[in-house]
Amino acid sequence: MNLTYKLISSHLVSGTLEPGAEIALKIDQTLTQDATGTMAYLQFERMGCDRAKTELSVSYVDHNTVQVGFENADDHAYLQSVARKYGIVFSRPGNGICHQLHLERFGKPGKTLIGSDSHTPTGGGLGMLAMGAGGLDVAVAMAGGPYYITAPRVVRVWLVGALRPGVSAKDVILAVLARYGSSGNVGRVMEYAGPGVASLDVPSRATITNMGTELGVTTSVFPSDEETRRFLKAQGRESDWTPLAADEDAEYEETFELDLSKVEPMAACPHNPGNVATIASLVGKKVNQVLVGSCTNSSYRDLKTVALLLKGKRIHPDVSFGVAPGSRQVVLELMREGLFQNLVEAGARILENACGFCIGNHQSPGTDAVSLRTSNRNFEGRSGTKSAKVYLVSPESAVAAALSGVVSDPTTAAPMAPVRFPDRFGIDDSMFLYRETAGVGDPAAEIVRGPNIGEVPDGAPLPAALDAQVAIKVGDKITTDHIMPAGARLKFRSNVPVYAKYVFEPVDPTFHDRCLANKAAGVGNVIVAGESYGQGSSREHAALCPMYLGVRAVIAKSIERIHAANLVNFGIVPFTFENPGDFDELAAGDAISMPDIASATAGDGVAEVRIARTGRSIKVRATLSNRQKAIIIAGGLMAQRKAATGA
Ligand code: MIC
Ligand code: SF4
Repeated sequence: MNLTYKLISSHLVSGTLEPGAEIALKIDQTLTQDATGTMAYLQFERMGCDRAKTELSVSYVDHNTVQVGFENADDHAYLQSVARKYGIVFSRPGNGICHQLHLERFGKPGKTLIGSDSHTPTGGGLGMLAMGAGGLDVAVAMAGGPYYITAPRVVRVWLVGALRPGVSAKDVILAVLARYGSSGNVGRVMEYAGPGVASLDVPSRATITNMGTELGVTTSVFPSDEETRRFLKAQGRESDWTPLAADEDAEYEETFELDLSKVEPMAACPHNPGNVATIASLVGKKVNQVLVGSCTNSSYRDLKTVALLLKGKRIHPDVSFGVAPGSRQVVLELMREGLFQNLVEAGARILENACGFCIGNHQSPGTDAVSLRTSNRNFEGRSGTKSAKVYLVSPESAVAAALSGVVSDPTTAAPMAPVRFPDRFGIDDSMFLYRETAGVGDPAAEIVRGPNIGEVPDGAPLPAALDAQVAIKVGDKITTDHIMPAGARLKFRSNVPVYAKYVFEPVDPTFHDRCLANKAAGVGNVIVAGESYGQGSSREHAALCPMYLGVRAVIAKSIERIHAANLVNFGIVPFTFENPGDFDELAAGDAISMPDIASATAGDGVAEVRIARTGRSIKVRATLSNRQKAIIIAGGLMAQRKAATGA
């Protein structure tokens, strides 16, 4: 068996382990972050459990930490009180980024983890089966329920050789993205193996599994070996180690061999992580902003590399250079070694240990600016500046550009031997609250609800027939950042009626009003899209808010995994065109009818769409398990639970 199937088998609750079949997995650990967490916990509260039923659940605050207005602080207080009551560990704002912290302090080889954040596969760097999920799926797992996925096809990435100085893990995942692209990988897992694995430390492996998300795969996983043990030992957690690897004769869908010694410094160019080029082809391009941080590249290994490369140097006067460390541990360790100073002396803007710039919360670049970032997404406008050109690079390439003011090759600029982490990190868990009551909770604790804490909207059962309007028609690779923008709008996450005003804001700001007018007139709303609809974030608001606006179906050429699951959870039918060419049959504003939408959804999934403008009919298909059919017919998972339990 390959490693992925070993991890799945040891957690299989139901289903047959055959690629393409729906399977249910027992979930050992969950994580949430604040932007998705508030809604996940509101849903969890509705489920009526007295405590979290997992081995470990952690609630992190790392996304909304800029706090302009009262909303974010209200959310933090709500999250803290929920954690206390229900036996969930609470990571205070300022402690760091969820994925970095979870890797350092809680991840365990062989365990399953789901998180309400698409970069949860970071834990794959430790040999976990770690997956991103919608908040409602995380709430279900906290309530003791299983997590459903499609049994994956497993690709083996066979690593040989070792990286050259100046080349690092970010370049490796960019090389994998160059080969596989950012779409067309739904239902796959990337499993890393081969003699080259031993040369990568755990934080480097985690960079690779983290950004593996941008491939659109279910997750990525590394074996757990002596290097994994060394990392856990340095974290004072050697007893959490267990060795894990694929069998010698394991089977895979295919093998991609990558010689690490041949990997070149790479960059993802605007505006997609799959748009990869070599740094060599970009050398000399003027750079306005350089930012180091995000859950991809903010570890001790990354920041120490940056600090050493900056020693005694000054940032180029035309470059704004910021550093957002991944955790307090990283900061404290660099301070202890006298290296944090290098950053400040060089002229870095020291940013909070949080997501910050990565989600467009701040540090938006200037008009038409070129921004080099060590993060994992460069979708148009995500930085907060639509005309900015964001390139995703390694920390080494970031420093080379910050010093010279232009894209520069880090292998010639200042190659450096790889940084090793210490035998023992300084450990200070004081910003994790309620560890002693984890899994038990404090039933008497009061939940704090400021005015920003809204309600979970109810869904309505799917009508037998649907009269609808094509409320919007979009093209390929529409991301959840297009559907439900983050950045300045993030603070409304716990208030659906307000947040829903911004659905499709970057594409068509009139969408909200049109949908509500249709809804009031008893007309449904349908979204028509091209390939890879719903790329990127796990944010369930990209389904929840459209549900609130009366969207009943998406018809796309293809839909990405987490988003498709979120659509089901909120009662929106995820259809694909039977014939992709029929995309051209539909136009924005078309009046359509779907006379058999409910019976088709409950049956073989093939539904008819009649188009009033042309008088033509097309066929669309929803590929759903029986479980998913029942959820959609009921109007979503919460509506289904309500019908069953009355709550
Ligand atoms: C992201 O990187 O897009 C986010 C913000 O972390 C999201 C979660 C969210 O939208 O809150 C993700 O990756 O799932
Ligand atoms: Fe935070 Fe950015 Fe990572 Fe998302 S990708 S979890 S916003 S650091």
